[in-house]
Amino acid sequence: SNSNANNNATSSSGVPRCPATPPNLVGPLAVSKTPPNLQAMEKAFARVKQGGRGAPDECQSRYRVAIVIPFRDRFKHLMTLLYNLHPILLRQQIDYQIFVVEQDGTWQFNRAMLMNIGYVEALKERTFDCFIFHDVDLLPENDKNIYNCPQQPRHMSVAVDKFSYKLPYSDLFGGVSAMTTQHFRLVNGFSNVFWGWGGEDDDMANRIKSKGLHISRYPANVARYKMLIHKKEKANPKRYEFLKSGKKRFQTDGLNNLQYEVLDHKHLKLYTWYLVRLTPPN
Ligand code: BGN
Repeated sequence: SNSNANNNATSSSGVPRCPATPPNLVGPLAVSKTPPNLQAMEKAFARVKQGGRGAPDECQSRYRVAIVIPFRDRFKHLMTLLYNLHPILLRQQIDYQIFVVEQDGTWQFNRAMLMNIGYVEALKERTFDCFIFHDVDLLPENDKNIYNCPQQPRHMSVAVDKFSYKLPYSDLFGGVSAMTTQHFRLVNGFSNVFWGWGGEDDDMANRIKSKGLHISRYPANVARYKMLIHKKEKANPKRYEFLKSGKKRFQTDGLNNLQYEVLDHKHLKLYTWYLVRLTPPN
């Protein structure tokens, strides 16, 4: 991590520390929903290194960030996200790596467990200061929405076209969200009990509040996203119940009881891929 680099000064690596505000940001962007084929994309992103890593050459990045994408069955969406996201992260001068965590099998999706796994596996590779949990169907529309972790957990997908660019409710923490490595550890990660759609992000919002933290946000004109179209997931009928009883489980349900098996793992050109088998509920 770069946390002990001294202000403005030249770091041990010989290049200066990156400026607080990246110099080449564009602001509002036209998103592309039609990425070129994988080969063309790999060629276009010459600055991206194996495993979906990027870092500025011209300066020492201020942040080391892991982007974790929970995934199953949406390859086209993944390509579209990568096509839009890599150039933004490079312009933001982030030292980053993209982790795609794919759930094996056809059991109900468990987004929260996949994000917990991304956290655990990323930290086995190297240190990260910051984790950004990213739905595969959300495309950022403004590169001033910086992919780092501030003092407080940050909800990043504030204004989504699907919700008429309005925040649906003030405690929403779903879509795209950023937490420091330490805060994520402090709250014991996400709950593992939410199978199927809904509630796991609200449970995380409760965990955050229970530790005296709060959700921060960029203004809605910056934190804008377009959502890719897909059919609706089946909602979990137990989500209300689990959300209500969540507080009792914060200490025992999360990173410290996470169970899974890594079936495959590859450093692809545009992302690091984990295929995992989740241990289903008893
Ligand atoms: C909420 C879901 C969130 C989801 C947002 C936005 C629940 C729990 C019961 C209230 N929460 O309703 O998980 O991110 O919508 O789609 O379903």
